[in-house]
Amino acid sequence: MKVEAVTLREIQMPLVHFFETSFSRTYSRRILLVTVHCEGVNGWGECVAGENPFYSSEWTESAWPTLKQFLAPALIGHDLTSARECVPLMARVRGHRMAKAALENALWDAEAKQKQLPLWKLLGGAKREVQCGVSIGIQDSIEQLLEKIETELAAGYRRIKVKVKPGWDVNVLERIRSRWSDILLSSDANSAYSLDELEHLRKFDQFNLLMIEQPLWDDDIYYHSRLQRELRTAICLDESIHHARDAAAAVETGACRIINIKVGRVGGFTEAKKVHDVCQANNIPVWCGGMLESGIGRAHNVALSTLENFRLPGDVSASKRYWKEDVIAPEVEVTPHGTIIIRDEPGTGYQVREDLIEKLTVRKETIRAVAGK
Ligand code: OSB
Ligand code: MG
Repeated sequence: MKVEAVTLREIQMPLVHFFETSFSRTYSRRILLVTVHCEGVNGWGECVAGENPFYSSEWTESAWPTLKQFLAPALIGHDLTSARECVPLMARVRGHRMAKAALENALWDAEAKQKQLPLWKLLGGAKREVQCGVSIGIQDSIEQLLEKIETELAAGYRRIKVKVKPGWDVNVLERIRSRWSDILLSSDANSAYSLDELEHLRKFDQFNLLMIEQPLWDDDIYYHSRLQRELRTAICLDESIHHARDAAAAVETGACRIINIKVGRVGGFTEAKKVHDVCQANNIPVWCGGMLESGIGRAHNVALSTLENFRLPGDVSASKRYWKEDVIAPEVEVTPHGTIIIRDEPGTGYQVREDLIEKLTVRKETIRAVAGK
């Protein structure tokens, strides 16, 4: 599998409904897609970096030049027997995990197609059906949020996660629980609190939540372990976990009881599998997080979710919750009982709609080997 060239493109896709977290509100996505060209096989990957550096330090505009000037040139011209061999080739670049993941995952897609294997099998997956939950952003009113929850429960989703922040938390959870006393419910703070708010955070314990995700600083593990000792509710780490070593440190210090794996946040499928394995060995359940992906990243999340220790419903939901029209065919669909059935075709099992992608593209650049290299 010789890497001959890499195409970067930015597509712009408006969301069906805005998505608001404790750090920002998004109406439209600027998504960087990566295509690897390997001897007649094209692999596709999605960079999950946001439009701003508010979730993590990476964003669309930091990923593009990093891929163009460092990551793609590190791979072009190499003949790989498997996608994971790209990891040491890109290791010189520190951080930029979402940029790396886009490229690595595109290679996994190419490898699966070349070997005529479904991606989920190549990744070592075991499940043929994965459980889905939804992540519901902060709304303009609590009534609007309750309406959304009602819609998603009717659609069959197995877990409702609501975004919280100071001023939109205990009051909101109270209203949800008084209407639905026994649904699987969790909350995600995206680092909106500090340890000084311990007494306030204790109030979350009354709602029988499956978890509170990332209550404290995005780069912290230690203080989460202090907080976890004080709460009955399980803490789930998202932003803080960048690789398997972070996961091991979180487990060792007791900083969380659950981990959210986002393949972009940890730098690609190879590291995502390692995080999964560390958690499995320590009896920490994981679930697959989402980053408002287009169908390309979404299909990768579906494949990753087939690994055995993805024991809780993920933020992997139907394409139509995000997009009027997704860039894959078929779109990701969810059964009335809140699951996605795994497809068995080679690669992701979802066809990339290149014609539609072309229409959505606002910039595009192909990087090839420089003469003499
Ligand atoms: O923290 O999980 C998060 C979206 C953007 C940035 C961070 C997060 C999210 C979500 C959305 O919760 C999950 C989804 O794709 O539905
Ligand atoms: Mg989160």
